[in-house]
Amino acid sequence: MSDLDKAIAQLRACRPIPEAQVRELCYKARELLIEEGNVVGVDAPVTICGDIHGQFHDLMELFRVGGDVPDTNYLFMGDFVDRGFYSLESFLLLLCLKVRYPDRITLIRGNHESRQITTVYGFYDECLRKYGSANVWRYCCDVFDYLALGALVTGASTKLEATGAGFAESYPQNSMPADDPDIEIEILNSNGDIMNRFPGANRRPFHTQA
Ligand SMILES: [Mn+2]
Repeated sequence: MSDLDKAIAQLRACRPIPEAQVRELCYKARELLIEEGNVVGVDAPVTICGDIHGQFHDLMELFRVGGDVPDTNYLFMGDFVDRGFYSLESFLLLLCLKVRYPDRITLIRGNHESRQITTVYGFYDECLRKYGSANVWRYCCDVFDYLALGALVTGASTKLEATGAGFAESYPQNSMPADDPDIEIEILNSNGDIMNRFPGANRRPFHTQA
């Protein structure tokens, strides 16, 4: 079993990995992310997920329902950290999976992946509490700087299947919401016309269909 697989097993058990290993992981992740563009191309089928916000056990439930990496492809749309108690374990697990299965998982940057926001909303304090210094927070913030800002999913049908209630229902197909600064997903047809748009609030995981 490689060190990376051991780290994955340890993080899946919701136990943080040693600081030296975080440093090495963040270095490897950066090497990988530096090759990805600001907008990263993703092939369908892929399961699209929103804010994890340190809710480690919800992340585990998500993998249980949606299938594990690398059997299911995932696109996580940022906000991995802050608010929940397990930002560290959640983000590091996703980062390990990214390094281990780079083509199976895509991570993009949310507004919480920043030095300013994480100092206010919990991630900084969590790192300090779990490691006794801000080093790990600093390594993670260095990775945040290299995360892509958006993703373009290609090869999917225009039909999105929401796994949670209340999201698709609020914007049924064929009723496009008016201009909205909070729009985070746009569904385009092969001509590039906008077929449907989804707001950022109340995001639920989506399964695209190939
Ligand atoms: Mn959020």
